[in-house]
Amino acid sequence: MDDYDYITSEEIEKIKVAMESNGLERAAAVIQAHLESSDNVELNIAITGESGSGKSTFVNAFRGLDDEHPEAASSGVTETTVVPTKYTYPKFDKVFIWDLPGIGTPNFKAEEYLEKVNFKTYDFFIIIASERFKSSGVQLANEIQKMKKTFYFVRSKIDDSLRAAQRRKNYNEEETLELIQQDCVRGLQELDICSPKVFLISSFELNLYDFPKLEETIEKELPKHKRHVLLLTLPNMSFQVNERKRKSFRANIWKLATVSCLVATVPIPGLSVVCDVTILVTELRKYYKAFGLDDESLQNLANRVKKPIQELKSVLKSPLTAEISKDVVIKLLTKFAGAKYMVVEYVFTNIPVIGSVIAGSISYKTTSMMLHSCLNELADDASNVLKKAFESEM
Ligand SMILES: Nc1nc2c(ncn2[C@@H]2O[C@H](COP(=O)(O)OP(=O)(O)O)[C@@H](O)[C@H]2O)c(=O)[nH]1
Ligand SMILES: [Mg+2]
Repeated sequence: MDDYDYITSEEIEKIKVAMESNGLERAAAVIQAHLESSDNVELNIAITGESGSGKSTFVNAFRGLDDEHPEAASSGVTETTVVPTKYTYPKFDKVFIWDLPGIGTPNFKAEEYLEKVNFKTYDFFIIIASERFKSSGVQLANEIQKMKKTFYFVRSKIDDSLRAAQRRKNYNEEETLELIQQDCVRGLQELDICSPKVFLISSFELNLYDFPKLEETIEKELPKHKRHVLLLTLPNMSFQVNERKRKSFRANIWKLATVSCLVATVPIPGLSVVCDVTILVTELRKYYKAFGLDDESLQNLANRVKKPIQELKSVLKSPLTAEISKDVVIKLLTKFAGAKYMVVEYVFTNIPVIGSVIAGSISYKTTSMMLHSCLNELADDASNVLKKAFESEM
């Protein structure tokens, strides 16, 4: 099983036991329950750093919103709150990102701060600085470590730093980035953090610098059952995320195909087709949402890259981007497997044992083929949207 498969070995054991003791129907129910519960995992992300370091701007970027969006955290304002502010993601109601109060005030005490912001709530912390990290950030990191929680150092406003460096003779972007990175690491080492990792980012250009690497690192270091939820929630704003979503969904297809296979062996004519259609519609809608192909997500991306939404939409090819309904899916099924599929399944489910095995395998193949093909179609469309979004005017 590869990294993207988020079913655990305990889950597989449960399915096996269900299959042995209660038959196929029960096993199908266990898989179904697992698929549903894996979408219901909560995740809380804390963003902290000094006032003015770019916390609120990062919060918006991480949600795929531009700073003008009505639900955006306000940026460029002096911080007045002393309590964490909770922000949600468009369309995902289980993942939260928290804009924490600024650190580094004269009497700053990391321990008290963490108590005050209720540190237990968060799965991990992102500590932001727009220059070298100061002792408040380091104190906080040490305290977070003591609490057995994870943190990441982010050096923000890289676009600004590069622009300033450009004025120098012999400017070279890669070298400049390397120098900033080394400087941050050295600064942290001087404050006794032994092998710090620092991600250089610009909240205005998420496809550049270390932003994709930051997302990937966070994802890898999360417990397995939370990984998929984070990945699906991340706005589809880099090619890397797009491809990881594709892989993650792909790793899930066999489970859905298994459910449809097991249902097909239940000798109720027609049940299997209904079940396949339901599975397909539900899953295809998930793809559509995660790849950000709905109008709201496309509009958010268009706003961030300052291009008209029509330009992004012009590259969409899949008919699924227009509508995902039962009718559309039945049409696709018929086109794919031929009308024979429905009739054949209907006939075979009436023949005991051998018939239901055949019906099961037809169902498995059809569901699996349909999902693979539609997944690629939607992921390709999303990738083309990104190409369009980031392509510079000639
Ligand atoms: N150039 C640039 N400016 C940024 C970036 N992130 C934040 N800023 C600007 O820095 C200022 C402070 O940002 P804000 O998010 O309000 O910081 P906070 O006080 O930590 O929440 C605002 O004017 C932002 O527009 C960035 O990545 N690049
Ligand atoms: Mg702020």
